[in-house]
Amino acid sequence: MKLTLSAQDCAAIHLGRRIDVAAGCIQLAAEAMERQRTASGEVDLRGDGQLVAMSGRDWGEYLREYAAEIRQGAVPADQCAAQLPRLIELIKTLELPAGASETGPQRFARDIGIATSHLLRARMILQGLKLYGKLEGDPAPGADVDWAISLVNADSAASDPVALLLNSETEDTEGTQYEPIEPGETRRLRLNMGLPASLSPGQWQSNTVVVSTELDGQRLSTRAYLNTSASETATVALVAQPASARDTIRKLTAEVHNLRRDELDVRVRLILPMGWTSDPEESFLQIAPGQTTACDFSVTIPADAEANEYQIRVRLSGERGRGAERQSEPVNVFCFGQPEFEGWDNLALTATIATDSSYSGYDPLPLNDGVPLPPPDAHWTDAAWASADTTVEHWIEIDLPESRAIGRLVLVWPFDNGELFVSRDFQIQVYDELEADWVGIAQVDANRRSAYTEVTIPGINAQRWRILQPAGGGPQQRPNIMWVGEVGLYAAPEQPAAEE
Ligand SMILES: [Ca+2]
Repeated sequence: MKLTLSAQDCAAIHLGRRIDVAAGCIQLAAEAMERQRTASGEVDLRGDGQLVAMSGRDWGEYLREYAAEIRQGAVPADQCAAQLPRLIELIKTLELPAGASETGPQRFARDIGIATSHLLRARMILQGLKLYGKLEGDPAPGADVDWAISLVNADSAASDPVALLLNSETEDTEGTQYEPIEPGETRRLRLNMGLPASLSPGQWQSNTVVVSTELDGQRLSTRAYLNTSASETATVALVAQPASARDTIRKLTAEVHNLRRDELDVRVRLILPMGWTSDPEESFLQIAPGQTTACDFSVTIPADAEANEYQIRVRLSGERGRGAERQSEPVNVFCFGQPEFEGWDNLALTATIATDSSYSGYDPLPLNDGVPLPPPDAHWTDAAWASADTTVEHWIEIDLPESRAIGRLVLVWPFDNGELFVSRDFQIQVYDELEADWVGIAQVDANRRSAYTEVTIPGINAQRWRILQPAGGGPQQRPNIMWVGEVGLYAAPEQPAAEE
């Protein structure tokens, strides 16, 4: 017999006096017996000492009539509950006739097993024992939850001994203490279960509870499967409000959606890089079923934070210490830091800039307009230059008014929709007038994602400079474009005069 308590947070299985259900069980037992119509045995059917020959077919007929009598009320439930254990024992004495086929014994054992288990179920139903299960706690993966089990003896007269065995795969209850549940009594038990953290939402863990009763030396057992579905109690998303990479205070909004059918109390905190702070430090939300509640955080980036891309997540945890923690997907926060090159004299500001191509709507003007980080509301065509989206080399040529020794080159990358677009591979070249060709002087491969890239050059003197991106060397998200917000060329520090 199988009872499944699988509803997410509350389930009840009634083993109470459902006459029609009990009669249906007996009918199913009759069908199983009819399949073994040639099996036979002599049994004391009425308990009066008279042996009666009963074949499988006879048992089928007998049980069908019995089911009909129960339905009609001709046999009272109490009387039927008392009789069924005896019928089960009699059925077990049935034998298979000689000359059965090879698979006969197997099918015989199966059908007898089916018949007796249906009769056991009918007996439990008629006996007035009810099992209720209610899941307490948030059944999130990794959570600790309790099943609150109630066993109710709804019987008016008979006390019903009961044993409850958790996670028992057998019904071997040898040595089990049977405790009577008095008529009308409710026995409450709490079964603690830890859900594996590896459980995905929607998957479930099954725990078996065997409920056994023993009456007059007869033991009857039934199983309940406590199926605990791992659920997502809530979903959480983190949204960053538009900001420039230079802003040291960022506004982030956590949106928590309650998936439960009851109110959700959660603690909301941001997971921040070392040294970063948020105001408030944490929030407590009380969210109505099915609703979404947002809470805002102001994040302060420390003054000494390096230029980089930082990931911020929001973490939810149960306010009362129950339920597993969960985290949002990260949002990327870009920080421009305090670039060392700022305040230097960018020689590219006076240069003539040319590019291989421009993406529709773009032109090279933003490349040396002296604005490395445009304000968040700047129009995209003013914020950066982008090449055509083609699988070819792309380049930016910087013609200085005169030949200069350059010590550093800086490329500031654009933001678009909160994302940074950083070329992964590029070469820095100078034009060799004698050879009438471009010569590579520095190479950047597998460039890390950062608000800008600074390349040190060993003081090379040249008038024409070029940044060449090989075909497909662009940003990870758009490998076939070259997308740059500002270029900077800075003079090499003056060499101390060579000693004569
Ligand atoms: Ca610019």
